Amino acid sequence: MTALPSYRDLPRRGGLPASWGLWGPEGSDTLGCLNLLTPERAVAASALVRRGAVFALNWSMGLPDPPLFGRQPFTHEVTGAATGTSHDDVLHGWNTQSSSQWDGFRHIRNHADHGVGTGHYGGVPDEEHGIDHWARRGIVGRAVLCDIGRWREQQGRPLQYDESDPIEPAELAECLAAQGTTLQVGDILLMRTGWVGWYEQLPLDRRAALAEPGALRTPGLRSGEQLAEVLWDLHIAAIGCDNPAVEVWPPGSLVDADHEAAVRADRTRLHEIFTHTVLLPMLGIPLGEMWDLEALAADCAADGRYECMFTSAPLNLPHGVASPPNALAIK
Ligand code: UVW
Repeated sequence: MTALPSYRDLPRRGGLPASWGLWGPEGSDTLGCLNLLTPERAVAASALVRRGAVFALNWSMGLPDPPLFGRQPFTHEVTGAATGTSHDDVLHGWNTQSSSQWDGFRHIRNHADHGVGTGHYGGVPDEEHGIDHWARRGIVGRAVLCDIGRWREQQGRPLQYDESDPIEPAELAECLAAQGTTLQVGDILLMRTGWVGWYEQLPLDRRAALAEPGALRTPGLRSGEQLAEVLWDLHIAAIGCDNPAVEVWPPGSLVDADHEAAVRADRTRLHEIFTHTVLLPMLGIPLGEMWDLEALAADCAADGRYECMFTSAPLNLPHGVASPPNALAIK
């Protein structure tokens, strides 16, 4: 493929733009926009390594504590006697999305097919769309940090970390321009809000309160079709963020009650308040959440270079829905 179509020119499935079919015949593709990570782009990304500074982007597996969205905490058993020769780890009840994660394509479906068929996954059945395909491919390319949190502070309108504070999709381009950074086709976009750093300074009772059903409110990209259009038209391979849902949370918090009720009554419109339903199953854009971008962001602010080599090795979990990113940014 030479040129990617714009969002408005994408073929439509169930009335919504979808990218499946751009990457291969119906029923053949499980990588979506990760197809943009060509060997040539990996070679070019390697040239961005100048100092050998490595930033590991997985947050502690034990954070947030308690996990959000009703996900249960895991328990960590270390097998073997304390005086024995060997130990193993056993994780009981571990949810692959309880901390830093890639949302795989199985995480969210789109209901524009009214519950029948698998067309919105390009003809690949849901259970065959596992994150193991990403794991076997590996994710390597150029990443660009878009430090929205720092930029909004400089603007004198800092993000409100305990509110559904919207980041307008157009602010991505404004922030990148202010940083003097440009995106290229096939980049991994890293969006830092500062949420992880904010969370880490919260006392335990505030952390527990955030995990209560219905309590969580976080800043994020404003949900809606404009978000899908902006992210697609950047022609990125993936987006990795440090907030819990990439988008603002909770869904519906930025629209009036009538609008939200109408959308919830017609699940084919869910993307208007929860754009995951287009980004993952229709556009094939991998979404990263709760990544620890703090040290990388501090380094980028210090040297003014917001681009780096990026690697990620998701779990090779057959039929897996999600995975820790196991991502490194290297400068
Ligand atoms: C939910 O599925 C609730 O969110 P996320 O995609 O952020 O894991």
